[in-house]
Amino acid sequence: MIRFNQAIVKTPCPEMVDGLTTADLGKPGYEKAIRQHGRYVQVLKDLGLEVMVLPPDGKFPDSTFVEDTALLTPRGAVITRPGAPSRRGETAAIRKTLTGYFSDLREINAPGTVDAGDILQVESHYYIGLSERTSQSGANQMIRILNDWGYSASTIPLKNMLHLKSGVAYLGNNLMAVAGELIGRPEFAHFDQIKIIAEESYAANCLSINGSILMPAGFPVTGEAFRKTGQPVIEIDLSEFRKLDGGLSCLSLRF
Ligand code: CIR
Repeated sequence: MIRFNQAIVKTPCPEMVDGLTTADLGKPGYEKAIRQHGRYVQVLKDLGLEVMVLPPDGKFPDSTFVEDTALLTPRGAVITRPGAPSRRGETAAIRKTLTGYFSDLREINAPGTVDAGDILQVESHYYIGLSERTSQSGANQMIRILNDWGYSASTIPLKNMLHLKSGVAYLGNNLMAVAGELIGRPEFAHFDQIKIIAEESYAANCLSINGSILMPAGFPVTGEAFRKTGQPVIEIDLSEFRKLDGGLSCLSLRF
């Protein structure tokens, strides 16, 4: 079982409506986003996590997507250097918060860039997507740090996806959910796989937490496949975050 005790989230700011996006789904509604975020936090609490809720920061429209700003491991944390220039300053607040939790706190340095949405942990191995946000130099720095801590890591070049975890999630027990360009990739051939149909690819960004699968609401085929794993499935409406290319995992840092 994939276990977590704590999570860090950040309340969306009203400026989120001007966040980065490639999705053609219109502008998010702020009040609705706040309600959806509140439910997300409640679900984490119901699963037994202690949730630290950071205040909104209007200087950074995308700052509710905290996952991109740090990689948390049992042996230490790495502050990233986000690939989008408008997001780079988001790390300051996260660094301050993580100092209280991690004694070994490292960082990615220029010119390297890493969005931690590109990093998928599977037990003691870390897959790092090379994307428009995560550069080879950033990935190399991350791999050195992870190796230092005794973890293995490897890169996966992406063609179209924003982040690696836009298209893959590890559900424990050698089981992966995969979508889009990640279906059929040799790097994941040794895993059992739930292949997400194209119409529901947004649901590939899901999380297994303390024995339950959290997934976005509105993807019935995927929901059915997840229920067959025997894990309880919890659906959360994240429509307003989807309008900003944000998935379920992006909204929290878990450890
Ligand atoms: C961005 O483009 O950076 C945000 N609008 C969405 C980030 C989503 N984060 C993630 O997939 N880890």
